[in-house]
Amino acid sequence: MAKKRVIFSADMQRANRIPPGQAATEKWPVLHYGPVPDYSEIEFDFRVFGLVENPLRYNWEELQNLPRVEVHSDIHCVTTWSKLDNVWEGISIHDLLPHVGVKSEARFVIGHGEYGFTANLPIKDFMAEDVLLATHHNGEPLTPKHGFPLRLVVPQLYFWKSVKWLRALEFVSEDQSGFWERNGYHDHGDPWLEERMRQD
Ligand SMILES: Nc1nc2c(c(=O)[nH]1)N[C@H]1C(S)=C(S)[C@@H](COP(=O)(O)O)O[C@H]1N2
Ligand SMILES: [Mo]
Repeated sequence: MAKKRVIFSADMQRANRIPPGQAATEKWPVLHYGPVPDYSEIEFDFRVFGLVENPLRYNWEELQNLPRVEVHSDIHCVTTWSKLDNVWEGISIHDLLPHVGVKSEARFVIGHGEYGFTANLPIKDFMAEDVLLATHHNGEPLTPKHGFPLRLVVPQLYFWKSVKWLRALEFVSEDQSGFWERNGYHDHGDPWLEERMRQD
């Protein structure tokens, strides 16, 4: 098997790893809206669509054929807990996107979770080196409540952008607020700028 590429999130180089208004926890709280999907009953696939040259649909086996990466990063939840030194494993978006061919008009990415959950990201944040489609956390497969079988992880933004039970990525030209963004959270969500709540 090919060697796993190891990536350290840029935020791990900071002298102070805890953003303003946050406190470190060892625990890993569970936070989401709605039920935890049961993938013994739901057929999993993963799609990429919108402003791309080659829309694609992968089943689980096809997704496993992509190269694997390991990403070391910190979690910052807007509810003020931070969990440092996580090791995620999965597929780098930079190994996925060459198969997709993102069109130049694409300026935002919408992550689609099970049951219609969405989170929006500017393409610049989505293209960060440490963004991945995670299947494992600290050496174990994701548990159902933390997003099994696949979750988006965007280490440099608040954790609500890290869509659990990820089913699709959509590339769009205009920004569209996601689920939590429509419910009062900031459109962008940079923890170092405390972009917690909506600007307006
Ligand atoms: N599909 C889905 N993903 C989601 C959410 C959700 O409601 N549905 N909530 C987000 C929020 S607000 C947070 S803080 C994190 C929590 O992830 P955790 O339960 O693994 O800690 O998941 C994010 N991803
Ligand atoms: Mo959250």
